[in-house]
Amino acid sequence: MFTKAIARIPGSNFASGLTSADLGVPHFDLVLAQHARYCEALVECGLDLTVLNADLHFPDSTFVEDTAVLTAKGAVLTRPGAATREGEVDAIRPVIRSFFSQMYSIDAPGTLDGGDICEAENHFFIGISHRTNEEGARQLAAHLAAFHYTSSVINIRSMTTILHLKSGISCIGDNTLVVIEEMADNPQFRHFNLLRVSTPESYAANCVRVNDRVLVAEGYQRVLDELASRGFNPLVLDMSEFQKMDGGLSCLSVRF
Ligand code: CIR
Repeated sequence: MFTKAIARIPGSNFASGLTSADLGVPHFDLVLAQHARYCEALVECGLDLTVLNADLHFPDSTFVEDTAVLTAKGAVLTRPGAATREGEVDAIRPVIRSFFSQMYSIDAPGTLDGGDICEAENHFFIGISHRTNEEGARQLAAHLAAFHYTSSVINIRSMTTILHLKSGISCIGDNTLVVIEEMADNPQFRHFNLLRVSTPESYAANCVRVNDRVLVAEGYQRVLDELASRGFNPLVLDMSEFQKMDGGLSCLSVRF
């Protein structure tokens, strides 16, 4: 059960953030509307939501998930792998500190984006990506071990279609992983029930279990049907403008 979440309002310079997508320029009015609906959904799921003001120093700062890994036992502040995002951590530190007495951080030369960290039933998969390096993964594994969690590494650097590990895999509880075909045969997932996402629907693999709901992106009917048929309770959200900036559902908040 989560009780709280943190999100940050997108800034007017949102469209100048990093992206590799070729989906056009986000419409700022729609960005704000989709973000407001996302925040509303978290509240509907029962979370006490802290909404931070837009931070124009960092156009990608609405993707708060990349700045911290939050667990039931403590927090780890990250050190994002993109130079333009590194300062986002200083901006969020006092907010995380206000909720967590146990707080570690990732230090240079380690880099780590929260989007590369997937918690699955008390185990953490740590993605090695173009944002998260081996040293960042090593430091996080040590911090998680101090919290008595296990972890293991998954290297996604050769997977050109995903930015972060969680762009391709989500744990939605009940021992179930939603996972893109390209990753589904990883032996580390053999003890989980897999909901395999076909390539045309791969964006929908980034979904988020929040208490009794599963947030899922709008427009991916097969994933939606599959979730419902397995007894999950999906809550659909339009993410079109965030997708244009390589963002998924999970990255717009940290939940704890
Ligand atoms: C970036 O490239 O860093 C942002 N435009 C998108 C970050 C998305 N974060 C995530 O999936 N956790």
